[in-house]
Amino acid sequence: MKTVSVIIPAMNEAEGIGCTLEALPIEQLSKSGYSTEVLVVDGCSIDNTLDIARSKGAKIIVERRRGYGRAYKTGFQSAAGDFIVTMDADGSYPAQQVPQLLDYLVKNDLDLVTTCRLSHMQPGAMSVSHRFGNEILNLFSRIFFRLNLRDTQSGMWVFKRSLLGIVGVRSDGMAFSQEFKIRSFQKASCREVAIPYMARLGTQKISTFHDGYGNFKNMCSLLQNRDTPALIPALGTQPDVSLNMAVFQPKTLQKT
Ligand SMILES: Nc1nc2c(ncn2[C@@H]2O[C@H](COP(=O)(O)OP(=O)(O)OP(=O)(O)O)[C@@H](O)[C@H]2O)c(=O)[nH]1
Ligand SMILES: [Mg+2]
Repeated sequence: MKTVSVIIPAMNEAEGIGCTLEALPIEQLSKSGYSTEVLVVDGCSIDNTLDIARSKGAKIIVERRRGYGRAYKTGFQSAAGDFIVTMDADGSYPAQQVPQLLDYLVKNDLDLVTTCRLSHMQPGAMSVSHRFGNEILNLFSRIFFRLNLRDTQSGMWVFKRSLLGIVGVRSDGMAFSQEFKIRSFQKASCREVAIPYMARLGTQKISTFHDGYGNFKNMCSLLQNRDTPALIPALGTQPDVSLNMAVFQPKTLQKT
């Protein structure tokens, strides 16, 4: 049996962590031959995120150092899975879709499947300023790194654990997500797949301006350090929208 590690960074996500964990189709994964471990990497939440996560069977890792990327680095170190799945703790990503994404990764012999939130986004899931900032970062990624992704900032990825041996990410902050994709698409076999994306529960942790600027600085430092070759041709593709969306009727996406 192969193992899947689902890693979820969480900081004060009491409103969303429960439904995020409940939506994970652990039994379906088990029937498909995967045992699943769920790791919640907690950034010292002061609400009852931890109690809820524990009550739903997740393993808790406390990471006192701040940062979205820092939380993932710590989570990756503890993950035992052959495959790793990431998502937010806020109910915004379709946890129900993990088996299909995993299947897509395996059948296409990919190292990484990253997701695109923009094709099937529910109304109110992303603010106008956030959307605008994302498009600017997508454009910069395309110009500087020829990374032809529709959504460079999505936080749901499914990948083979072996990718971690090839790709080392510097950022500890929100820029972790784009840096991980830039480096992965340059070194491994990767594809972007469209998913539904829902309005988050609880309070947003990202700051559009502050983190947007952080992402821009991260791209500049990647260019300066020259360990990510810029302007190499034909990286990435347009998101694959071929996954059977009928499986994900809106009712299965609604939060409890
Ligand atoms: N452990 C830990 N988790 C964090 C930290 N910062 C953010 N997170 C979590 O990382 C995930 C992503 O943060 P979000 O605020 O949802 O960012 P976003 O998805 O870009 O913004 P929304 O569209 O509003 O959801 C959430 O589950 C947060 O709780 C941190 O410093 N430490
Ligand atoms: Mg989120």
